[in-house]
Amino acid sequence: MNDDEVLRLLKERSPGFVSGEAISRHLQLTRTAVWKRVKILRGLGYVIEALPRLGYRLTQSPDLLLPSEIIPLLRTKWMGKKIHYFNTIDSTNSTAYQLALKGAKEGEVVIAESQEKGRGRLGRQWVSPPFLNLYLSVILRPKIPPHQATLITLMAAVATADAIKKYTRLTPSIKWPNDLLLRKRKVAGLLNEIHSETDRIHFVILGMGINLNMDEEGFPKEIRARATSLKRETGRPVSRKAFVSLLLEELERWYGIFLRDGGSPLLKAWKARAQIEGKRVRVRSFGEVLTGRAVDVDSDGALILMMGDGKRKRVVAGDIEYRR
Ligand code: BTX
Repeated sequence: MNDDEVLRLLKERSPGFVSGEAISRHLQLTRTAVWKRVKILRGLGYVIEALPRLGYRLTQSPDLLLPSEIIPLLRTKWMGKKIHYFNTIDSTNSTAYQLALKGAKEGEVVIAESQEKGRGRLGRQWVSPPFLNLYLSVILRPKIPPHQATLITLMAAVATADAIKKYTRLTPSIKWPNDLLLRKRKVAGLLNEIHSETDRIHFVILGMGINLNMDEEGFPKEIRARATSLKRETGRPVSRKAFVSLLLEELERWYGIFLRDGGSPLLKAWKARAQIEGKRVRVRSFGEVLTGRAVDVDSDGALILMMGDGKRKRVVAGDIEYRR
């Protein structure tokens, strides 16, 4: 964290110099310790000039997701004000879960530059190479019963869709329950995990993987045709720190709407972005394969199917495929 504090001081003074003595006084570090931290920051890609009588000056920053890069851009009231940053991690969701068990507060965020065991749903993997995309988990503590937890997934999907739209002007479509697609290719996936009792949620971990700057060759061959990134769709690189701050703003906004007005405005927004009604789908759910027409998403976020025999079926979890 001290590297980040040194960086914060350099940024505050940039483009001016800040003396080594001032930094060491401020952070209660020896001058040698300050120098070591400057070397670490240079290793991360920061260009820092050092002149004998003037001290240090930051002249260029890489696109890293350090808290001191994101927090000055954040316009949220509470979401993301505390960021736990990791260069590499097994999974941001697993770490966020552990932090939440130890009492981390609502709105705390775990971000990593890469994940070694990025997780999808049902034991699947999420491809998470370094410095290209976004892997983050947000801790929420909504006062809702567990059966409404799916609404939090829908909320995250709407917020992510809106952040993508605001940043790129492209309109992603939401695929029930948790994928975001551009030109029918997956650009983002959400993995929510809850810790609850029968009638009370202790916390929700909102895990979000969003492909920002990954090139086509970056995806393993098996998923190349089904995956994409914002850079691939727009032809322009994405500033990851700008995107993450926009995403956190959208999350705070939609979560606020959900807490204040309940699920109905959220469901309306979700349906407008998913346009699932009337589509013929095949759903894999708890080992069963169901085919039918999607007629609605109910107030708990479950998918309502009209089956071939005219009966309605309610699906709470699963994977869908659109059929012609
Ligand atoms: P999912 O199970 O719906 O999707 C996983 C499937 O998507 C994989 O089996 C593969 O086919 C494909 N896939 C894997 N990686 C990518 C990728 N980078 N882009 C597009 N398609 C891919 C979706 O699960 C939920 C993913 C959540 C990931 C976040 S990252 C931060 C947080 N921490 C963590 O461990 N998981 C979440």
